[in-house]
Amino acid sequence: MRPRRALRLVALTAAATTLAAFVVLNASVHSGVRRQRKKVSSGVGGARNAFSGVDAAGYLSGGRTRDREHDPYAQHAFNVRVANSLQPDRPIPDTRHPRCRGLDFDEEELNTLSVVVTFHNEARSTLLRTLVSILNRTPQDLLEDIVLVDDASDDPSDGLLLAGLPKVRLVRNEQRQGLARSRVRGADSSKGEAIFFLDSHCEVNQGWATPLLDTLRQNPRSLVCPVIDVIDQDTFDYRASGSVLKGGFDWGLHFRWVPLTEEEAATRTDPTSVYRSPVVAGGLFLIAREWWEDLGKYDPGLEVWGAENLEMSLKAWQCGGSVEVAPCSRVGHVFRRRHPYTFPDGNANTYLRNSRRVAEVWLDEFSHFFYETRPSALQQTYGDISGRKALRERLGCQGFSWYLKNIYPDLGAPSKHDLAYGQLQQGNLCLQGAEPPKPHKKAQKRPHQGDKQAGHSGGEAASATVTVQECTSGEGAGQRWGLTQEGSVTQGERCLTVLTSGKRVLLYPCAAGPRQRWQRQGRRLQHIASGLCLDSTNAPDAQALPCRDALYSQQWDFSVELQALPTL
Ligand code: UD2
Ligand code: MN
Repeated sequence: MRPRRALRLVALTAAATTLAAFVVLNASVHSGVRRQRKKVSSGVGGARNAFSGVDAAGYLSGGRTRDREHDPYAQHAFNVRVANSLQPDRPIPDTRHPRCRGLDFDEEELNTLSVVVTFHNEARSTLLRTLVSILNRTPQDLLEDIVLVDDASDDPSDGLLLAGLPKVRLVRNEQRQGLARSRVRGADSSKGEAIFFLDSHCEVNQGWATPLLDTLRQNPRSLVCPVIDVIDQDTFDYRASGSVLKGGFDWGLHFRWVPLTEEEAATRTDPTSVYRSPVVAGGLFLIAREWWEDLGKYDPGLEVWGAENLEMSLKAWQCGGSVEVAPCSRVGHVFRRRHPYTFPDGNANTYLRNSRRVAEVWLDEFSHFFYETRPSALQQTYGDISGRKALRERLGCQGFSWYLKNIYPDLGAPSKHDLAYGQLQQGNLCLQGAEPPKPHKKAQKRPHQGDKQAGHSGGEAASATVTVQECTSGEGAGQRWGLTQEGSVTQGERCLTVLTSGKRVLLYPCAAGPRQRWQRQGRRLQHIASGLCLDSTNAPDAQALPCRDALYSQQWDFSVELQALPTL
């Protein structure tokens, strides 16, 4: 399968000789003696200790010394002082499930691997540790190359000095390209049959590569993710990530970790078995070169950071592939609270632009929900997407409704029960539900005697006031409403309620009683039991008042009408 192996070793040995300045190599690994083993135990992970000790001092001392003089978080948004104090080849706990260590993989059957690491102004210590962990914990026969893409970092020698490491090839963007185009460039100059993308502040763990490659062998159209462990941004402790989670997102297209559905969890009895995920977290996944190319790589219109993970994942699922997590593969990543680098066009604009491109190409009519959640996206320019649309056409991909129904039903598209959804608007005024009182607080005094008649039980009944306020950008839940087929106006678990004792409109936990039933009369919302209409005359109070034709204060519009959408 891989006749190039002998040649690779020659190249490797040559490259290694250029390193002497700052890396002491363990000669036994790089002496050109080919490993004889055919079977790779995942517990050994190939050539461990490629570096018996790394004299990183020269490289590290050349970095930006400001790091050590001022706030250790200023440059990288993690504690670089601690990062710099740790060895490039430090040991980390083996966080796999114990049963993973017993698995055997037939190396001859697996693809060769390229690792693509892009970076922009990464700390030298974390960058070096990322590369050393790959070199030390990847079977050398499988590792074809590591392509390091320097995305226009201020100091070119951050990358240059690493170009002498075994198997490492450096590519530098003189102009900042952002992570998506940088990864494309890195993948283009790599040679392996499969490509693994990796952030520049990671540590791969024991036996990380073979479970990924083996999953790919079984399903060549899969995007295969490791479990991402946590490297603490303050202490750099390496911790196992806890529960079994998959990658998801909300209607704002923000990534989030989500638990498996009950059904998924119930069918998963073996902790070593691969499970499906709606999306990749982003930075860390394996893909077959052929499938990467078929899928059109990343959208070249994506800038700096954000949404490329959704683009890749929706495309993979909708166009005949999948996204899976191989839990026996573990890779640590430094999660941080803010971006440490600049965005030439501003962080918010860039992220919104990228997200809008994804919504426009992949979400079909469901893009309404995205715009509803992030209304400012409507003002955001997003460039030409005709190439991406043509790609989707060419690949004959499924619609987003198929994806929702089959891959990510737990996203909870509101169309299942709702007739309308979003902000309930009257010009630039919106109906606003207050937060319910916190459950641990003493139950608040109820406003009216007749409250119990609203039909709900429990002293914690989370009643809340409803007012009319200026419409916000829509990110908060307080202005998000749904109109159900049964005539409830819902906000999460609570419903718009009118009590017999007053004209005030309130939010109570939904209980399907008559005081929570509404019907539409043109643009009016009529409360069925009282015959009154939702009215803003006494704003900010929201009230139910006698219905009158053409009264502006009784005209309401939901921002998304759902009847036109396909039902799931
Ligand atoms: C997560 C992903 C990241 C990416 C991002 C969404 C994980 C662990 N991380 O954010 O890979 O999918 O979501 O876009 O899943 N970089 C460049 N050029 C730039 C900006 C960044 O090369 O202009 C590099 C950066 O140095 C890093 C990588 O891209 O190696 C990802 O950036 P990040 O670490 O800031 O992203 P992160 O982990 O917050
Ligand atoms: Mn990162």
